[in-house]
Amino acid sequence: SHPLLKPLLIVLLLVGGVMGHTLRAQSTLLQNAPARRVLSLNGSWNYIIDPYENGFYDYRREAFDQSKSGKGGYYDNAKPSSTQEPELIEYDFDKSAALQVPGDWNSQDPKLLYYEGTIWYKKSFHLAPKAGQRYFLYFGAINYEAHIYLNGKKLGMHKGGFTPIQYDITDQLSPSGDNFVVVKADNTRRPNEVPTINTDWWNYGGITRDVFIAETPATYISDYKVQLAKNDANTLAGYVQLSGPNRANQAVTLTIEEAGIKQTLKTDGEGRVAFRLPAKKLMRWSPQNPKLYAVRLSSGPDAVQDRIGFRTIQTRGADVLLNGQSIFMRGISIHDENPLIPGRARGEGDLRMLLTWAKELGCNYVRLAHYPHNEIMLKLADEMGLLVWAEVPVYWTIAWENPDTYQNAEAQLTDLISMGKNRASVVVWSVGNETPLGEPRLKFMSSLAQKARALDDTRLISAALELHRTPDNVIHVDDPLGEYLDLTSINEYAGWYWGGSPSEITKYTFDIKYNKPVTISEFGGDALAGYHGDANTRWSEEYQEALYVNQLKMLSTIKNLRGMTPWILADFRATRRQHPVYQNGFNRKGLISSTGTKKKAFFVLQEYYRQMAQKYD
Ligand code: GCB
Repeated sequence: SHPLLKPLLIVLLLVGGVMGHTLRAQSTLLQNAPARRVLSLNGSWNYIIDPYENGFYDYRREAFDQSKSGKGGYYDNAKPSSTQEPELIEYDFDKSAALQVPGDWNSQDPKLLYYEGTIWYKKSFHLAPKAGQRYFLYFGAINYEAHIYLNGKKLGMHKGGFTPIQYDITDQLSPSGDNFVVVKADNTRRPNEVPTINTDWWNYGGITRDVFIAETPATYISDYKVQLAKNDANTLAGYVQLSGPNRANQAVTLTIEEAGIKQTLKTDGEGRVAFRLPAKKLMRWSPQNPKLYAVRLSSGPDAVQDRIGFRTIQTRGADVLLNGQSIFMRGISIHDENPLIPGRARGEGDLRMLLTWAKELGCNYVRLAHYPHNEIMLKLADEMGLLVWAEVPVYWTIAWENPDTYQNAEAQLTDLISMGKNRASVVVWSVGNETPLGEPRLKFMSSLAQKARALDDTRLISAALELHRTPDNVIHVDDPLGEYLDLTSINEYAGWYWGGSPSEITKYTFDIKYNKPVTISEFGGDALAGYHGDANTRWSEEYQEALYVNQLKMLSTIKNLRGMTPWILADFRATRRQHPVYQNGFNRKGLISSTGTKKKAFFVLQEYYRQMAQKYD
């Protein structure tokens, strides 16, 4: 039996099998899958817009893929036969237009800008499977619900728009090498999903990240973690998991040649081996010196390479300690969007542009809001020396009492942690953003926090919390969720949503319940680049500039302040931002405009970060 079957069965039993395929795909993600790529399926995919889901349901609303034959849906990719009496086929992928993958559909076809519903994608490819090898079909992300078919057979269904999806397709590949994959991508918003129906970002649909086929030997390294042990810079700790028929009692070699580390380990009956090794000679990763080592894992015919940094992160009272040194987290919030397209960032170039802007601002830290970002982003942060806050889309009003909703959130968190656990840059797992107080929510979110800690005890756990005010101009931070978190992080919008004009906000003081490091996860205000006025003219660059000046004054009264990620690096598309002159479908809280120009407030924060770097670095 498959080595992951046992834990999987337990998980399936626990959730009563409600999510079936979803969990199957998510609990077995191949670690560092992009390093295994053999065939990229990026590029042109033919597409069919299907708002009535004709390709999925018959006229009695029965799903074709649930019928006896399993046939009849668009995933058949049917063609009229030339010999028999021609059947009626009312679609033709090959004669349909193409979308570029990776990429949201909204920014590629004007009639899709606001589209929410089903689009079918088809790609034909040639891959002749080699005997004895294993093949995985891998999608970086599909928003939101995806039904995936290979050569007309269903591989599974996956929910969650920002985490990878993977299927072992070894037995489904056609021996001739001619294959086709069909995806039904549906970005319909629904109340019980994660995120729910209301967000302040664009609901981009489609296959938004890389698609490829990864190849491994029959027995292969399916997972590994190679990091410093919790709060212990002298010990390298982690595990390796082999999967496949010969996983038990196998030798696995871990090599970090540059550091003179070469260790052979032996897997147990389940193909797993945990290790602890001395790590004295490893140089520490930090934003000032983002040192990465070539790490190689090999076992029998399989080998995988990674580039890994080593650092510790912990808190002590008010301090955040990186490699034992107190730091100030000079951050900025970022959406996974290229404002210049505008649309989802489509790959390394777009992502590098965003992080280069952050570096220019003087950052050593980024908040990747409000959902898991691309794995490439985490690797770039490793390479460029930026600490990362990574988050799941538990945002605003989630269905706190629905057990399926919880399982979904936990699955997304699990996949995020799986994807990011070897990245030195990632120092914070955030379990959500601006969620309303209440018992069911506390249970939901504290369970997520505990889950994150159980999966990874080497990083900090947080969430972006809310505050409340009293008439004496005191801002109180006492959300009970704070007990479960390592950082006290709040979103605070004095000078924009409340508190009067920017110059009035310095009257506020803070009363924060927890003696932990405080990192302000958001503050900010909109400005339309090029629109000028005085410091009281809303939407002007001068208003936003004054807001930043006074925010920084006000925040400096917080004794435990150890960082911030103001909202936000760049203007981004948001459906709820309706003002026809100043917003026009954009949230304008960017320090950089939707055409790439830096607003005045950019330079205020840049100067502040210069001073903080001098003080702490
Ligand atoms: C928030 C949210 C963020 C919004 C922002 C705003 O608190 O966390 O997603 O975009 O405020 O601009 O209102």
